[in-house]
Amino acid sequence: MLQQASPSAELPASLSPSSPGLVIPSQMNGHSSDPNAHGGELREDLQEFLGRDTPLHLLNDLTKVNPVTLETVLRCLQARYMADIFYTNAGCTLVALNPFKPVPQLYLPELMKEYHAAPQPQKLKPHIFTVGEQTYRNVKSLIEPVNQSIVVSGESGAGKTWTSRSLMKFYAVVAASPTSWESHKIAERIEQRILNSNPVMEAFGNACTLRNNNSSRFGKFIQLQLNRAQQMTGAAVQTYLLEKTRVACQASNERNFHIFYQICKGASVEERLQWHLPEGATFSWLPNPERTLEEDCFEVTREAMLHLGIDTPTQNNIFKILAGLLHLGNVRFADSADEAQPCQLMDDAKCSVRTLASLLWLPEDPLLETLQIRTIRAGRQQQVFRKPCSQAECGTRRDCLAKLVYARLFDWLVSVINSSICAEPDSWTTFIGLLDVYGFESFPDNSLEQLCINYANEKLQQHFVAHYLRAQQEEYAVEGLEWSFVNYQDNKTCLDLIEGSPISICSLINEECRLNRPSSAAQLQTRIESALAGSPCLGHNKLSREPSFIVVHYAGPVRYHTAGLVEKNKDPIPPELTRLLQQSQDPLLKVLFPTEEKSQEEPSSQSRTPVLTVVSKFKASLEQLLQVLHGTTPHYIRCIKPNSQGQAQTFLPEEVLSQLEACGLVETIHISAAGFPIRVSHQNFVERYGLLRRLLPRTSPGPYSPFSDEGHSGWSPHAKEATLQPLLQDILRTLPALTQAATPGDPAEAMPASVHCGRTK
Ligand code: AOV
Ligand code: MG
Repeated sequence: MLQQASPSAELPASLSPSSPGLVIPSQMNGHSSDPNAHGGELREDLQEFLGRDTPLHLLNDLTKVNPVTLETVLRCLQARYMADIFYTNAGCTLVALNPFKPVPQLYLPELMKEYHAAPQPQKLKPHIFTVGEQTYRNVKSLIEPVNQSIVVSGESGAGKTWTSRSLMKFYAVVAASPTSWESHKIAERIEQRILNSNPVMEAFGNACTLRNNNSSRFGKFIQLQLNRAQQMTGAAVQTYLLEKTRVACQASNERNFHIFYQICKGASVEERLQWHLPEGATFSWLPNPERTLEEDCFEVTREAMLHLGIDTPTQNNIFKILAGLLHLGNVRFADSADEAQPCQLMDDAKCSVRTLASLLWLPEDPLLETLQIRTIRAGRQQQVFRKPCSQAECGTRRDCLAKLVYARLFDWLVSVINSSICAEPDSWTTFIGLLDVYGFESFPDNSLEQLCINYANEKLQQHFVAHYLRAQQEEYAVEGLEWSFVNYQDNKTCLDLIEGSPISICSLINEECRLNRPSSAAQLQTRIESALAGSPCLGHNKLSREPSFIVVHYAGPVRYHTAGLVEKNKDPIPPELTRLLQQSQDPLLKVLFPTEEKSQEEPSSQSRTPVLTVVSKFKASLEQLLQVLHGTTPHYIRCIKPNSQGQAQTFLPEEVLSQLEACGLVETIHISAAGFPIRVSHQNFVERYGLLRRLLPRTSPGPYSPFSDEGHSGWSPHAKEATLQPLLQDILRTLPALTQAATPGDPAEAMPASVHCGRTK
């Protein structure tokens, strides 16, 4: 039976979830494993959205919904979701609804091969494999191969990581190396290794949050490297800002990174002894250990690490250090009555320090002293003074030590993974990039981490807006095509508020770091609110009890608390901590903290170079990412979360509606429906199809004839013999799609309506 969504007061009557559920004729049930699960007729009033003939859920492309409004699009997606059809084309993008239940038949290798082998994959049911295959074909479709990227977006828990993982599996099948036995074995190894990077990176970089049990706490861009024969020869991973604060601080009802639970639950008896993790031990940095998730599988992580070339002794070394961090979390200090005296350890923490010292192979006394005492250099001679830390400062230094070790370990893992999967520079020519960053999030308590995450999402939305909604329409205008402009929501104002110059939230937080003056959370709030009062994206902050400010993001308003923001942005690492870790005899810590390293955390006394803040570094890395994306042909997959509880068969219209609104889906559909889905530059079109001019009956080319070589110097009518054969093959392969594209097609199919050969690109 179909499940009803919860009632919503805000929705129009036609959308009210309390109205009778959509009933889907059984024979039309898309991918459903049980074709007889739903029976009956489509409701009368809904049919009006479409005309009489096409049942809503059979509309594979939202551009065919008529009229295109938020309501009709929502209804169509709802009908499809309830019929277990999770993918829908939306012009140039694909909408992916999270099924929140296993749908293994959707990801079978046989299905991947079917999409790969199809002459026109876009004629099959909408699927991420269609996007995957079109992207793959695009790499070689033009004269010069063009790098491609697939940007997977959506809010936290919408299914981005799942989608990009499935796409990697798809390429591991369709872009595998040839089947000769020897090379096949090698190919299998590289593809398997690339896939194995996922469980490892997720174990160390994902965690259970209020929004998603397997939430990515870092951004990831993976380049799948292809050789001239379009076989995957390797991959390279670039990560973005790991949320390292989670190691030492977890919000209530959230968890630490999965790997900590995996070692505690999955270690053998001997390992428990070695790592000092007795059964039933409690660790303050391991909240909610009783909750078991499917992500807690230690064996899967270990196995994947082995495939990546991380041998068992090295693995044990890693896990020993992680166990040490858990013991570090139990180190607590009592308040000291005398400021001149260091805070003493709480009684039960003495044992933790001893264990920690042995697990990290550090000298115990210097370890304790580093946590308790700060060294300050002052005066002309840079004399060293020792100052006992307060109880709170001791705690901060402890947390900092954990973050420092974990972040270095994570970066090291990424570099090991890269060296294991990256192809030799001369063995690949193009790449397909998959972008899976943390999704937009809003918690009861949001801080610098959420600001960075949501900032990244704003940047991606801007990339989408610039690429599809603005550039395309502007190009039509330049080309003199008849076009009525479709308005869209531009998020530039919000980005100006966050990162703009001369004054923005980032610049104000950075300024506080630079001035290094004592300022309270309330003062920061006042500064932000007064300096940026003119921005329409700065929300009204009336009901706040704690100092905070509100940013109205494209995906909704988020309240950020200002307490601790400046300190997090500075992310100071006391140089004594690095020096301490350089004393370790542990083989892995020696690699992570080499003694010869003049740590950047320890600027020389003369140096006045400001240490880069977290937001500055993040901004720079985002800009780099966008530059890479600009050099590719992007493809978009919009993941949508049908309900925030993660329940199967539950489609909450009001929650989906806000996601559709936020990502500008209706505008995208309008532009895609009215516009030209295929864009080929004039030069490429002439180079690729110019030959047809000789084959086709003579017609005089009009001023906009794509075959006109006027103004294009690269086109030679006397194509060399050697290039004719592949060109002909290319034409024969593509011609049916193009001819069909030029004629009005079956409305239920996602075929392009026309081809636009730009003369300006
Ligand atoms: P996210 O990457 O978008 O969130 P995930 O990809 O982790 O979200 O998806 C959340 C959960 O939804 C997964 O753990 C699965 O249980 C389920 N899920 C998603 N897609 C599918 C699918 N196609 N089939 C079955 N289950 C699915 V975040 O990382 O929080 O932004 O930072
Ligand atoms: Mg994710």
